[in-house]
Amino acid sequence: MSTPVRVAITGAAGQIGYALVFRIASGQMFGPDTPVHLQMLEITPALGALEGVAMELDDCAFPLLAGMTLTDDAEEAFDGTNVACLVGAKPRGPGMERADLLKDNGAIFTGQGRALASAGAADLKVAVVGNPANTNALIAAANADGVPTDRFTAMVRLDENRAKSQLAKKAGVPVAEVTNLAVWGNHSPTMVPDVDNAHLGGRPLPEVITDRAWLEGEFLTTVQQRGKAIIDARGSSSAASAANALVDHVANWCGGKPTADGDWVSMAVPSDGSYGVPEGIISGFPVTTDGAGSYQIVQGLELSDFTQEKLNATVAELQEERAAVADML
Ligand code: NAX
Repeated sequence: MSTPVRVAITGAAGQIGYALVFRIASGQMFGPDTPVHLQMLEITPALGALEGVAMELDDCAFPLLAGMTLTDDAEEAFDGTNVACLVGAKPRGPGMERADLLKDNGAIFTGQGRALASAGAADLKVAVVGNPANTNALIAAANADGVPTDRFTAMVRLDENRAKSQLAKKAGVPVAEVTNLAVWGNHSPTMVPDVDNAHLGGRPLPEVITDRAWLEGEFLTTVQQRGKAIIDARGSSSAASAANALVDHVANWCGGKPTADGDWVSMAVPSDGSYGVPEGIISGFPVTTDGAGSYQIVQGLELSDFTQEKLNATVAELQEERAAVADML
């Protein structure tokens, strides 16, 4: 058996945390031969619930679960961490302004960025789920002195998976036939699933789904509003599907599961200026990964006028978010 991967999970006793930790401990994030040590961070009042999660993890007798840390101290949680899944965040309360949400969460991610820099492993990689995910990742990166910025990513994979599933249903094909589907921009209702560069059964998607009005109308709205639809139906926000998307995100990035030849996946990563997305924000891009910790933004794609216009809007939103937290960067 190899050395365990030390995986930190913040908000581990929350909804997504509860759906996530069992998937990691069972080997779905890092593969069937890689043991894991779970380093679970919670706020003090949730430590009791976290204890319960740990008891259940024990009761699964997962052969790959090499150890667990339960703590309300970020430095302890990130001690030697190879991969940090930053899920815990303050939810938006009734009547709360977006700016307040940004500030409250900014305070969490400032501290966690510092703790990651001081305690994390040299190969530290960070995936942020807690909302506003892109900007939280930016704040953590800005406060993690000495850690290369490209190690900080945010999750837009749930949006990709949601989009793929809608497209497969529309075309009446298995979801695995939808490939090369990038989600650009912010993880928010402004995000943009790029159908023009997607493939369906190996063919350009627009040749197969020719109903442009549906692609630019109902499809887009369904994907953008899917989070709200889940809340309306379930009474709580997406949890299992969010955890699943994070497993996909990390597995492709550094869990031994590179993107398939010719395919790409969506990750929100620090912009290097590609496609005119300004540097200094973390935006969804199409990326290829090697499964061993590196990713590359896919170059040379052509965006339709429709997609470009939507990309401009989501980038403008990210810039506004950045401006709102400028004092934390
Ligand atoms: P929950 O409220 O169920 O769980 C969050 C957990 O985080 C709680 O147990 C809380 O005690 C803990 N927490 C809060 N502050 C913390 C801190 N400073 N350190 C450690 N733990 C802390 O929310 P859940 O449904 O699990 O969602 C978690 C986050 O994911 C939310 O911000 C949510 O908006 C976001 N989402 C992001 C998605 C994405 O695609 N990027 C999709 C799903 C989800 O909505």
